[in-house]
Amino acid sequence: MPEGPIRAPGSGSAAGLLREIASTGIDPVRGGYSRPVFSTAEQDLRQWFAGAASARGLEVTTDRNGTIWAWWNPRGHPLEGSVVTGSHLDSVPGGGQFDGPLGVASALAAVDHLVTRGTTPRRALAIAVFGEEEGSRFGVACLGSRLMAGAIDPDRARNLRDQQGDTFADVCAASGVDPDRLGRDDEALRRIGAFVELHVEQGRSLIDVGEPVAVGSSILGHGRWKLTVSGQGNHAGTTLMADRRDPMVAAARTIVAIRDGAAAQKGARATVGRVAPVPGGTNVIASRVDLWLDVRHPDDAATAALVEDLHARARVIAAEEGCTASLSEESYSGTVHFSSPLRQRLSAVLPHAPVLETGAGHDAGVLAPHVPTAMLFVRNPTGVSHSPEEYVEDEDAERGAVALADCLEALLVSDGG
Ligand code: HGY
Ligand code: MN
Ligand code: MN
Repeated sequence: MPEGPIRAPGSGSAAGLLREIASTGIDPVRGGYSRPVFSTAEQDLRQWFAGAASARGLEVTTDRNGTIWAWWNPRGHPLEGSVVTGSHLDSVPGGGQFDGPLGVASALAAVDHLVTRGTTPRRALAIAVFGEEEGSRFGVACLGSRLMAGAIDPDRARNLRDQQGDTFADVCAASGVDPDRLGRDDEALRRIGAFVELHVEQGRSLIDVGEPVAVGSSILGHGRWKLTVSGQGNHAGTTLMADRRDPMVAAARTIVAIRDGAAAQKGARATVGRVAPVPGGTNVIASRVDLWLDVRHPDDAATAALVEDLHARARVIAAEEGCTASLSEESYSGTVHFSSPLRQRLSAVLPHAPVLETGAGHDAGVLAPHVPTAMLFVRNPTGVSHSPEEYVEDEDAERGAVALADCLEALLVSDGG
């Protein structure tokens, strides 16, 4: 896409819209933003979105899985087979400003462009905002889109607990979502004729090729496992070193072994980003350590084999430390290749946009097996994400919104599906 003159970002621009929420959910301890699903911060963002959509004349509803839908349907078309865009508003702890909200703000800005252009849509357009994409509160990534797609058992979802012990069912009920109605929503799926999600790039590819926007090709398979290492809790002062069965030591050795195991497997990524000792006292030898493992690889069978290898390493290390180790899967999403016809249509609209794979999961990946799905990525000059350093220049945010508007317009006015 030629990097020609771009409309100065005004208040209605994607960058301007993001500035409206720049103070919502700031995390004073971690830095960045902490906006867990259905927290006060995320609820404030939901209200912001509903207000911005309503101000544009979009009809806003929230479905039985807590997904918000904002409809632009000036010609009153039937909703089945509509064009849908959108993303998420929840964040990881201490996350960046753009992961999720850029896609939502760009969708609003794209509607502004379509209206300014006088586009006459042959089908309806919706902006969807999915909840718990990060899985940061209840542990399962893309929980909202998984529920809609029937990719998680509703009873399992209802019983998921956050770190305060609150169940997803109780939090839904407190947030106006009836937990008894959670589950696959075929009517919502039928309304999606094509889903296009715009997202900040969470790597460096667009910097390296010098383009502001890319079309997505695939999402790396990725999963999350909980590893529990159990030992003997005891007193830090009265327990001699030779008498200890310290799960923290076993966990520390295991984390290094996980790094080594993944580094030895071409294309693999494995991360332990969260460790929780129990009871967690400074003068207490832990009785148990919970740690969470994120493993990713293009080949699902390779991921499974690597996880099995890492589990075996953990068991050996635990035994050497007089402890035990057990692993349980929390969520898994296999590698996804986006719809070729839809991807080719977007590439025809954006001939200068490179086609990129991503190592990050997205709601688009959950929907891909059910409806034609595609993604656009916008340049992130730091190449860093899930961190306060994540960034998008105002001009690139505008280029992304224009690219999204161009793609949506092509899908809205064509006589094809
Ligand atoms: O974890 C991921 O890949 C995404 O950011 N949820
Ligand atoms: Mn993310
Ligand atoms: Mn995201």
